[in-house]
Amino acid sequence: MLTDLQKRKLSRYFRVYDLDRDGKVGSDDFERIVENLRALHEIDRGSTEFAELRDGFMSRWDTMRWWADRNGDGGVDVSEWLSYWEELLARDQRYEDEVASLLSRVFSLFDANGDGVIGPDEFAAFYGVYDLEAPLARSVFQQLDANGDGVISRDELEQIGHEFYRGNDPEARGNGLYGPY
Ligand SMILES: [Ca+2]
Ligand SMILES: [Ca+2]
Ligand SMILES: [Ca+2]
Repeated sequence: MLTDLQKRKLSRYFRVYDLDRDGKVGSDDFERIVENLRALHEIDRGSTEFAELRDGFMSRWDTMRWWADRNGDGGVDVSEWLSYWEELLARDQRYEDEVASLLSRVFSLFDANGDGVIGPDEFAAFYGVYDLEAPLARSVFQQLDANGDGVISRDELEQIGHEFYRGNDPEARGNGLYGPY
């Protein structure tokens, strides 16, 4: 069972992913994330890079739909989303694979200058891809940067990710990864 805290965090995550605010996570939301990423990195729509980016996200959506869209209406509503995560959190290997691959993708997509850490501007770019505003990104970044050195390392992000997805400590900084919940 998901705890109340986990439900609140994962419901926030749902609202972040439902970019077009139609109450379901669906292919349109994934398309919008791809488009925002394309614009951020100024990728040509006709390029191989774009095709690979889009394929990666759309296959992720296909997998999510396969696991999560219980009523087969082509979208994942909040209750389907919570069931999906509940199931994922209960399976150690699948959880590790899923969250590890998410976090490593975040790193490779947003460590724009390739210095191996996420800075505040890179974090704001990450938020921008979900149509979240820069001021929120700045305040969340400060909260997440546990050792206060102004950057988030791969290890820090990994810890933040586990606190966000699986953790149940109301005091954990990582709870706020996607903003207020
Ligand atoms: Ca949607
Ligand atoms: Ca559904
Ligand atoms: Ca960087």
